[in-house]
Amino acid sequence: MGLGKTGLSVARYLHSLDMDFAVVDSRLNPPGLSDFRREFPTAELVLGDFPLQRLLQANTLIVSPGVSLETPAIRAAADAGVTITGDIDMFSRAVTAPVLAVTGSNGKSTVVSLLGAMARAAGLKVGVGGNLDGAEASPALDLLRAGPHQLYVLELSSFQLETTAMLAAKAACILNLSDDHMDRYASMQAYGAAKQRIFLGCEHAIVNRDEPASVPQQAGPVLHTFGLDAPQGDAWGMLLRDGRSWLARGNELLLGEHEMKIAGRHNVANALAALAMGEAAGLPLPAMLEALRHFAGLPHRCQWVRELHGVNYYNDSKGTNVGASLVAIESLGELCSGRLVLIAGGIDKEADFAPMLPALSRFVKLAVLIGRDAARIADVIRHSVQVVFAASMEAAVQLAAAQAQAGDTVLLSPACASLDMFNDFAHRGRVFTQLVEELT
Ligand code: UMA
Ligand code: ADP
Repeated sequence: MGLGKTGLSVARYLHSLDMDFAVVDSRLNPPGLSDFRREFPTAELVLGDFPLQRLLQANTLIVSPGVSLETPAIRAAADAGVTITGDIDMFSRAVTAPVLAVTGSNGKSTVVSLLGAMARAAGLKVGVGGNLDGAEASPALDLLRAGPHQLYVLELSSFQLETTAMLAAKAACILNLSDDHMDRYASMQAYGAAKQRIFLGCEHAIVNRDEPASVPQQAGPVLHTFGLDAPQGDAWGMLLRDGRSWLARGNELLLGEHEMKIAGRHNVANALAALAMGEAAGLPLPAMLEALRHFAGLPHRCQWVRELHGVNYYNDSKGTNVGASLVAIESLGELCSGRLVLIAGGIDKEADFAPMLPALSRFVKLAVLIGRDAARIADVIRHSVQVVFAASMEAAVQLAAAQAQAGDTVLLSPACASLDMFNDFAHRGRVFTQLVEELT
């Protein structure tokens, strides 16, 4: 069910096993359509609806992550005894090499990419993908077909975990939990419960000491912790020495924060999580630290674009929820000598914007709001910060540039999904970057 990236990868996988399948997508023109027609000209394809009668004839429904299990036709099929599963479940049943699995509301892609770099530095043939987006990322089943790999590093969303029965990862981690996808979940508990499924059958659980929701709720895995405080025993954390902060394991200093190219406390947490995960998979510490020293971060995550007339421009288009944008505002607000002009807005996923208010009033002089839910966001934040609306990204960049003075920073960190105006967050980031590069 679904003919996006996941649906296409599932079709290819089933075909490689010589299994019969049909594909259904509620959209008339799903993104995988032309590739699918070319690769599987004779396969059954139903578009524009999820016809219950057809679903009831299936033995198993392999549901793409963008499709809610609460969809009435899926519920009816499940009630009638049809097995419901997803691509990660199929992956976990077939994989033989160890799997490192990372979920959380924010930092997943950074940690997963860093772990990939660490494994490569250790000389392993590693497959990196899952929910991870970008040129070098693949859906999990594509990774499996491209194998064999010695290690898999998977970024997993709560949607993918909902359909995963027993991941049995070598090591698993919930990095953090903050408000996201409330348009798909009834409560934060339901969202957190989906994320908890990452620990099912895992050997090592990596726990964030600053995040109670990261602790596995079932006994079984060996626990290892990381956090931004001083580490006890052989835990991972931070130590202050001679006025500088260091990443540390117990009392052992590993690397100065200043030696990392990725900035901000959230990235220290991400680095510590990656080290703890890597160690659980047996990666040697020197190779991991070498990779960490060189890791420059991913595009669209607090990425510096240019300086013009003393104003710095940053692209944090991947700030797609309140927690991520809060971190971006706080870390760039601390760095900047002036104030921030924030460009935000899009599809708000029914999030609560109240947690942003203190940071907005402390660091932001103007919020330029774009997109479908701009008015709803303005209602919540306008008592803490001055707000203007812009009808397009172009208008937003022009407005922001006109209001920013030397020393200020213009930050695109929307706290929202992009699909009302763009193909995805990367498209939104590219449009912003190009407009900023054209400013004179
Ligand atoms: N859709 C329909 N009808 C369908 C099928 C899908 O309307 O029949 C809609 C969905 O509601 C959704 C969109 O199409 O808005 C895409 O859904 P999909 O399941 O086809 O998505 P894929 O192209 O398979 O991409 C998915 C992940 N996307 C989602 O979960 C929404 C990608 O993560 C992931 O890279 C890819 O599988 C490979 O594993 C992206 C993402 O935005 C980065 N993830 C969310 C996030 O990180 O917050 C969860
Ligand atoms: P994800 O894959 O979970 O969306 P990314 O690594 O792509 O995470 O980072 C997305 C955004 O989230 C970043 O631009 C940054 O603003 C914020 N972020 C990154 N790491 C963390 C973290 N550990 N805690 C909170 N926010 C974070």
